[in-house]
Amino acid sequence: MLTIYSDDHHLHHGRCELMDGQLMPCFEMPSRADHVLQRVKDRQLGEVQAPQDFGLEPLQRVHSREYLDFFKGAWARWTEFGQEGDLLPYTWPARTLRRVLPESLHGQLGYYSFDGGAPITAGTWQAAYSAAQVALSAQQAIQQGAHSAFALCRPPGHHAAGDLMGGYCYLNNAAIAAQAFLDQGHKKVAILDVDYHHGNGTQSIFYGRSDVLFTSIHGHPEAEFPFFLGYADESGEGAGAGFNFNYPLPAGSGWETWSAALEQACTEIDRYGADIIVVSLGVDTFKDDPISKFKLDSKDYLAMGARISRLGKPTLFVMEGGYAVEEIGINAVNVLEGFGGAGQ
Ligand code: OKP
Ligand code: ZN
Repeated sequence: MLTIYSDDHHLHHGRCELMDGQLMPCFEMPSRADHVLQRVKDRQLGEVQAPQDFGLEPLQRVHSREYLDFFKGAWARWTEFGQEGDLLPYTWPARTLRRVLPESLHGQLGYYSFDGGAPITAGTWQAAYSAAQVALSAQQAIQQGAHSAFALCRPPGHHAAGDLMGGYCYLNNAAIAAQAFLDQGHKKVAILDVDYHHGNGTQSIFYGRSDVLFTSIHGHPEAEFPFFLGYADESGEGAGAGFNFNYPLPAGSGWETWSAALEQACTEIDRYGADIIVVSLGVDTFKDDPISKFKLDSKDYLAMGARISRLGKPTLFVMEGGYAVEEIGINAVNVLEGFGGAGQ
């Protein structure tokens, strides 16, 4: 399987995130992607290529121009205040407040974010931009006939909505790739989000549409980030009614429970008749993940990949979460090997 990877992810190295009520060193760190790349090489999964640059246009198909301009310019505005440390949002337009776009940097950052987990650093825009190009380059490989490809994206993307950053995510790599497939002639894309956290950004981007089926297996939002989306009764709206499937699971869920949800998601994907599958590949479902509460073993990721492969469709894997840094490479690449990626 072809892997697309850019070193630019090193440009994004946040110091702290607001996590469970405290400022903590960022769990989403550069060594994550380094470990995955190393494992891809050790297992000889296939060629590793740098991304091409498709510019801003495919990003604008998913994100608003105002949001992209804000994100791109935020660091320069922050340094005009003489600041050198990371920029974190601290206030949001919650209930009873007005959804107005203020002039101030902090007001605008609150408007364009939903949590304090996504710091902006000097290189965050460039890293996120390159991650989106990584996803688009892997998408292009499939468009040109590959059966599968791996977009080794960092930072992750599935929490980012059309005009919101949060949950370590800025640009929604999986959604940008899914939209590119549609723009290049495909009619039905299914997204399977296996990250431990609900992909609220991806869901919201496609919630009113039938050309993208969104399925997600994740920690129950009653108890787990992002709390305010990801419930089982969210089934889509308008033209998108019936094209959104959430499988929230309790803390402690292991492979037996998790794989039963995967069966249901696969049944829906089969029924939908997708041309293409995009997998939001988070491996924070691992038993030793420091911020998550599922209990998957490394070998379970082989079975996960094998099941996804039985869908029989061209499949784009997009890297999302996974914070057990020592094992992230083994677990992520196990999915790709289980899929049959070695030698494809
Ligand atoms: C990003 B991805 C957990 C606090 C979580 C943000 C988590 C973002 C996860 N108690 N803070 O989905 O892996
Ligand atoms: Zn996650």
